[in-house]
Amino acid sequence: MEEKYNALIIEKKWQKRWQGSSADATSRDTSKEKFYCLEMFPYPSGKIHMGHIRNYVIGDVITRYKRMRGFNVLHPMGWDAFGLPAENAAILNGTPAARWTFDNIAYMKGQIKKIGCSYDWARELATCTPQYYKWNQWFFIKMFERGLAYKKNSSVNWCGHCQTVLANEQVIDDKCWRCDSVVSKKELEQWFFKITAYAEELLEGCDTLTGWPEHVVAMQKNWIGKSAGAELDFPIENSDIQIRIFTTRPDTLFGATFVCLSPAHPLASTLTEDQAGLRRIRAQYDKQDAETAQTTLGLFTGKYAINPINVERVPVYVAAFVLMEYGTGAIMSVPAHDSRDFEFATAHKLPIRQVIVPQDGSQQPLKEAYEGEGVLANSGEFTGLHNKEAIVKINEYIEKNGVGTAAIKYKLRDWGISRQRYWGTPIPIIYCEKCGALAVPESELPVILPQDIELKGVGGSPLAAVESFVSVKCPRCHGPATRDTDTMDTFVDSSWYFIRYCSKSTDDALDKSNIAHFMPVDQYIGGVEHAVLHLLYSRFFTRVLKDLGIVAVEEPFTRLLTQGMVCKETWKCPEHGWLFPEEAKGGKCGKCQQPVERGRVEKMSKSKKNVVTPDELTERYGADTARVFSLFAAPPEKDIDWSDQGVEGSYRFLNRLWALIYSHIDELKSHRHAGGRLSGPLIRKTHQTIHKVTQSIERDYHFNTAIAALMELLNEANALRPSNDEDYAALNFAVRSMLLLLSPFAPHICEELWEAVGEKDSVLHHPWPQWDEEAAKEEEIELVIQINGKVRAKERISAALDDEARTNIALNNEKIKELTVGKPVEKVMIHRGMLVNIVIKK
Ligand code: ANZ
Ligand code: ZN
Repeated sequence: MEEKYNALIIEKKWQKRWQGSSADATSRDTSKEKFYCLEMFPYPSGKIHMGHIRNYVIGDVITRYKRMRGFNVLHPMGWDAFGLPAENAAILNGTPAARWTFDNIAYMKGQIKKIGCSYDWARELATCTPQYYKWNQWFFIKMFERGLAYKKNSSVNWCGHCQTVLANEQVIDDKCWRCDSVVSKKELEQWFFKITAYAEELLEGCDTLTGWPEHVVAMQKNWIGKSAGAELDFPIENSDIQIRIFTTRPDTLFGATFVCLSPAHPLASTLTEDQAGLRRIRAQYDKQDAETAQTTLGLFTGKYAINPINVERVPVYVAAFVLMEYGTGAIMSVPAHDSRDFEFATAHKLPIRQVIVPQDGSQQPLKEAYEGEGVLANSGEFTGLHNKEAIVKINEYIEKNGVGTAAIKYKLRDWGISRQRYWGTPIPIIYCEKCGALAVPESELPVILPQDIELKGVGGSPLAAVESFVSVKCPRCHGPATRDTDTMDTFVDSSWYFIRYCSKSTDDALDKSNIAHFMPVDQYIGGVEHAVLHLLYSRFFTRVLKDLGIVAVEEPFTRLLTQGMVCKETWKCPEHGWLFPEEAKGGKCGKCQQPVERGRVEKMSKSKKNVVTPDELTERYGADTARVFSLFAAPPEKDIDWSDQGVEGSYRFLNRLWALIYSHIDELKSHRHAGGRLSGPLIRKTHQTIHKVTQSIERDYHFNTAIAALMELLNEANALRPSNDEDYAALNFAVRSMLLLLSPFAPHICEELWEAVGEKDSVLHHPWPQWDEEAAKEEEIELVIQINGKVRAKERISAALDDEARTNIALNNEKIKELTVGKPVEKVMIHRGMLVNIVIKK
């Protein structure tokens, strides 16, 4: 019986069956160890791309593997459904944001289902539903009550194109992360989450993240940015004003030859004589960020301050590179030992005094700042101390003389969450003229986002125009009041969705016992672009929720895998830019016939015209091929270079497996169990493969080596020409093991073939195969080693070794080496692989 592998038919069949049997649903099974596997949920932009597929397939392999290993696996999927694109669609073509979103969700869900990922769809959530965002509002209120949500007037990043405020993290190189237009500053009243209250905890927690990639942990630490130093007061000459500065280098205090204020510092306008000059610098300062700050831009205020350690008179400047948001917004400048101060001093012709000398004693006029370690010079009673020691001593001096204190600063800023957008969670606050800002009473949650609203796309918050939304009664005095008309940053939604999944989405409550059972996420998988924000906010929320008694853990994600990108070759015409491959046939541009550059391999993107869609791929080859290809091309954390040959190769592999099984289908069906202990090369190879595949998955999720091992096993099984019962028993064992081992990677074909060889239950419910250490051992033989025909040594070696390897072993045998020392070997003869005769000169 010859049947052809028809992926499409098989995949439909099994996807339907899995659904029918609710194979993927997770109920709490306390008899098993739990495992929570999660991929970052998608934004419903309209279509799934290959990056999504890769992400989900990695998670699905882990899920299926862990289920076979007997874990109670939670593997949910949902939608990060609030955000700007839905709102823009509403503005551009009048489609209600909700409809746009849910249509996209329906379409993308269909695409995801076609890949055969085993999600527990009963837990599906969309963050734009009232059942979900109700909890955003509830958490907001709890944080408001604890002072963790507060309002302040602040200069915010304003994107003129999106008409919205952006978090610092959403501004990349001065530009909006979404639309790429230049960002400016604007003053607005905003709600903030006080993430800084958790700065130290979040930093310390980094050391427990041993299952995260090191570079991601480093990025978290850098973002928090802790610096230990001192705050010091520099009094202004002839006045009672003091300038408080922050420094990490109190050891350089004797080298401070001027003081700088941030242009935004409140004292800047008090002290500066040239107000017009100050305004110019402020205008520049408002446009820039820390990276682009011009180091030399600044002006002399006309005032002097007194260095508290040596009572020296130093000029006070306003300098654009000093940020108001960090430290105290003022610095002591030590040009000899800080490169920005050096540049500033050089430009403004200010004195540069070296106070740290390198250990080798060289002390020439400085051509640039010396930022290294050394010994103190020109530093009064501290001269001669090593600078590390001087930090401690000078700190003591500062505290004792009441001129300052030790201080710790963080780069981390509070999280601004107000957005002047429509498609987000309404902020549950009511303003009453008499009673002030009040939280919406819990019993009135959720504050529903109105649906039938006309969006114009200009001006401030769209909700402000909806009269029925805005006017409410004050919950306290029942007088007329108004609602907050901003919505929350969508990063709020994604900061706790993994906790929501622990309860079925139909439950309205957050079930603490389910949360306690499933949290933390054992394996989280997603793009490295979320290495800072999303992960940090999720870690913050988890800690807040722990303090609220909702979760029991501090860290939400035990292991993190950041998968690489999916890349493909590009084509470029010098005149017409990026081309689709079919426009570059024969190496010439289809439009102008000029030779095209075979471009670099780049991340798949519409603009580079190098996208392969998942639909194209699954319709042509089937989901199993797509899965095997994306797993085989590279280890999960590395980028994949897309190649059509690679896809073909994966497809051929599955076809070969199919052909092998069908060419022996009758024997495989009937030879279910052969009596006695099996042995022989194929049995050994099978045990070795079980071992290899298991280890490749367990160690680093190196699915590519696992698949390579299965390909080898298939080749070996194919090479066997079975002729007797024993052969068939071996083939049977190899084939059944292969189907189990391959099933997490290519589940549809494995289910189909598993059924074809006569198995009744699903591969998914079958335990993972075990290898036998003994049976996996290479067969051994005894190698006899002779010198000039006399037996001198014997050694046990693997039967798999070839003659060259056997010769080497013989020559390197300790005894033989002793006996042949200084005597040149004339020749080595090997008889039937078992006997090596070494001929030496006598
Ligand atoms: C004197 C000094 C001497 C400094 C020296 C450095 C080297 P980190 O490590 O990033 O915390 N600084 C303080 N507040 C600042 C602000 N608002 N804007 C710009 N720069 C600021 O850096 C702390 C150092 O950066 C501080 O230590 C201060 O300069 C500067 F040889 O003080 B230092
Ligand atoms: Zn009131």
